Amino acid sequence: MAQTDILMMGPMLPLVMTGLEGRFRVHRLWEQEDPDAFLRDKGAAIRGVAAAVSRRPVRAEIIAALPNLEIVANFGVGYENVDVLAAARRGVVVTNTPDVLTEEVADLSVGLVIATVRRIPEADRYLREGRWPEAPFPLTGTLRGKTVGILGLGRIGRAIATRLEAFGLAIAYCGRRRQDDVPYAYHPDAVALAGACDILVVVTPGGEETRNLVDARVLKALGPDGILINVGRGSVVDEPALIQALKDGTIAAAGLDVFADEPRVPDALIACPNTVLLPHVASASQHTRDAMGQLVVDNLVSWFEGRGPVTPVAETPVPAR
Ligand code: NAP
Ligand code: 8YV
Repeated sequence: MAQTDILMMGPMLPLVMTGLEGRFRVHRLWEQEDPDAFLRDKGAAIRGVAAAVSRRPVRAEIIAALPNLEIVANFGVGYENVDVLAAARRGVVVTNTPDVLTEEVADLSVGLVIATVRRIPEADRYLREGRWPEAPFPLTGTLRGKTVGILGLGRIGRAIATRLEAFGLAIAYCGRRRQDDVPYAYHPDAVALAGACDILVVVTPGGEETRNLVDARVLKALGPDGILINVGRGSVVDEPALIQALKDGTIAAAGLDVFADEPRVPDALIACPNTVLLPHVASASQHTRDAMGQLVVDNLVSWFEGRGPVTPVAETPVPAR
């Protein structure tokens, strides 16, 4: 394996760098003086790619520039940064990092729900600014008696639902299909789900299929007491429509971990007092990021040792080697 050439799209955790550099010949694309020239000159040697959601995407052109590519191992359960259809057409397997981050992301999502409804960051600022002696912090909204709508009841959506059920909340969900093994109310579209819940939690994948799934109509259906939480992808929510809805009272508040053009966050969103904004940190504990990184290493090692990928995505069938 030491003679196997791997392309890394951007800097990764030390655990991934050392895990891969100890076993493969790793080429750091972001350190190349001319990355396109590197792909032209050395592309034929590359058999594996280590990618990440927040790094340079693995578009069809990159896959085309790597004629002997066998596997793309992505750091992240979401993989809209990899052109999986181009990979599938070429018989290239794509892997992601499911399960190892599910509980961490669900914990943070519940934290974001409570922080938004009970205005925790604002209350913290209120105390630090010395305003408590002047007057008590205003009374807030509540979780009591509320229904949570999960848009995307997958691994993470289910883990969020389990936690919020334990808080005594009613759960409803929307997806492309009804799931028979859950007791939650099913709504076939996002507008219907928003109309039936108080707190809408978005946890679908990104990509073209879900782009702007939460639009002005969904926000209107959520209503003036409604709360939007987004831990899925920024692209799923129509951000200008959200800003308008937060400003004019169409919805009450939003808690967001993801944005349309990360790491840029619109000033208008930052200026909204009724938002809690996090810099895409739902999986960002050392423990969980290391587990994700280890899975990237494990996928590449397993593949090149002839044992197949550990966590291939559904769109890329595993080719025989
Ligand atoms: P998953 O198990 O594949 O769940 C995704 C769910 O979304 C599925 O249940 C699917 O249900 C639903 N879905 C897909 N397309 C839909 C559509 N058009 N309309 C409604 N529902 C749709 O994935 P996961 O592990 O839970 O991760 C979900 C996503 O969370 C990731 O793809 C990523 O974008 C995001 N994420 C964010 C962070 C963060 O740091 N903020 C961390 C991890 C993951 P159906 O098949 O029934 O439609
Ligand atoms: C990470 C994520 O922030 O797994 C995902 O899909 O969005 C997060 O866990 C991301 O992968 C970091 O690159």
